[in-house]
Amino acid sequence: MTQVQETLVLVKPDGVARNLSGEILRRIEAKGYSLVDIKLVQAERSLLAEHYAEHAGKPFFEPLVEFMESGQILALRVAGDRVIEGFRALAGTTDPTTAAPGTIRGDLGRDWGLKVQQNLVHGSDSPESAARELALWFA
Ligand code: DAT
Ligand code: MG
Repeated sequence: MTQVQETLVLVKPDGVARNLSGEILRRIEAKGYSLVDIKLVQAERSLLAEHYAEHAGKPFFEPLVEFMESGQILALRVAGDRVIEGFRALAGTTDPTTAAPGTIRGDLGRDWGLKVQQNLVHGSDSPESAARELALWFA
């Protein structure tokens, strides 16, 4: 049974500023996933608040939105069979200090002692999230 999916990947402002966009794209392409659309965005606060609505009210919400507003983001529409879970596996777990070596966050990220973790990438976490987030970023 086919499970071709699309997911939203964001190279966050730390990834773009550290010139790691190419390295991150390389890993997505090397895994075998396809780029469907790609754009550099300076995101509005309203888009970011909507994107991260599930985290509204948490202590890291405001620092998270400020971080995501702090520079350009590379937004990607990525396709492939089971790409939603596959990209989450490539990205690694949320905390870059303990994310497994071999993952984007584990290899390229670290803790910078800030109120929000800067962990290089976002990936949709379910088919419902992917549909919602792709509509927001690639309207
Ligand atoms: P993920 O990006 O792995 O899906 P998430 O959706 O739970 O993680 O959180 C969104 C982002 O917020 C995450 O990439 C980094 C930051 N974050 C999450 N939990 C945090 C925490 N406890 N302290 C600091 N930053 C956090
Ligand atoms: Mg998330």
